[in-house]
Amino acid sequence: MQQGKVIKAVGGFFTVRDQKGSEYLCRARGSLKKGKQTLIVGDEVIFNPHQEPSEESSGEGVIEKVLPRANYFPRPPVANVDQIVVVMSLKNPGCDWQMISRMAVMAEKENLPVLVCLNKTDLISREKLDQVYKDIEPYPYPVIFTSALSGDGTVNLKERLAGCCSALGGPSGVGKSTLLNCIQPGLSLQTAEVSEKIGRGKHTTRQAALLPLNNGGTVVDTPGFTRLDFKNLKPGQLAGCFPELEELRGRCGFRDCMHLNEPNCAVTEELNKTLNPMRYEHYKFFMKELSQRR
Ligand SMILES: Nc1nc2c(ncn2[C@@H]2O[C@H](COP(=O)(O)OP(=O)(O)OP(=O)(O)O)[C@@H](O)[C@H]2O)c(=O)[nH]1
Ligand SMILES: [Mg+2]
Ligand SMILES: [Zn+2]
Repeated sequence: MQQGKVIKAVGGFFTVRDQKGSEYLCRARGSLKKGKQTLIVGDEVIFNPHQEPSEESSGEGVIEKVLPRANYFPRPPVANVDQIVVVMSLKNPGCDWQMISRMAVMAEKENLPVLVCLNKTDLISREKLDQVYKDIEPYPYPVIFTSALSGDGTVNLKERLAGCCSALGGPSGVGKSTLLNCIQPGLSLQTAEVSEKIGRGKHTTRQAALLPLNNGGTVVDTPGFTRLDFKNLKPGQLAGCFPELEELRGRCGFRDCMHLNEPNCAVTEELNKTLNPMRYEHYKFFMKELSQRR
């Protein structure tokens, strides 16, 4: 028996990398499937190697057991990551701030740190960029600006990915795979132009894959998505997934303040001061969505 990590999952086959870096194409033991245990990229597993890898081909084996997950991020499904990098482009497709907040909420629910990466800086003017700086003042997450085309900011991005496991997520066409190719050319990930007609990506990356970086980090490149629904989130849990609201909670008049129309609410008092109004709008929007769902 050996321990390894699932680095790819396609149609019931799992690529498992062991601690020495050898790869095995594995099936899951029947009892795992019966137990409705799903295996996802990032899972640590115990597997039985049937065939050792050779020069020409990867090894083969059977996964016997999945080790408990430190965390689980549902969209894209990945396990045991250390941070979520929300990638968005500033143009083509345009930046969807609400989607950034949506992904951040899901990460917060799993206690995962969030890094926001705004890509394609080469496509917008200096003035527009200055406006973006203003829009995110203040902002509860670190934001880095990159251009995979010119290379601007990509060294910074790579440094942020060193020594930990990061999942890159975001809509199709924002440049997730291009950024990874830029910071490590050998990866040769497939990329494709954004459709001129609809201004959206073409869903080029089809499966999540865990990739080692030469700075000790690992990254999961994931397929882009267009929609993201909150699953298993109750309205009462939402404020806890906005760090800037959570920080103010102790100062609200009511202990279970939802920060909507309550009197003596520290959040409504701090709006436009230490709180970003855009983020508060997202909070109200998500709150409505969660309340209507019930
Ligand atoms: N101008 C410009 N184009 C970029 C930049 N980064 C990526 N692109 C282009 O954007 C398009 C989409 O890039 P991808 O890397 O395939 O996007 P993705 O986020 O991986 O998309 P999916 O795999 O579909 O989720 C490609 O044509 C890239 O060349 C950038 O910084 N500037
Ligand atoms: Mg891609
Ligand atoms: Zn309040």
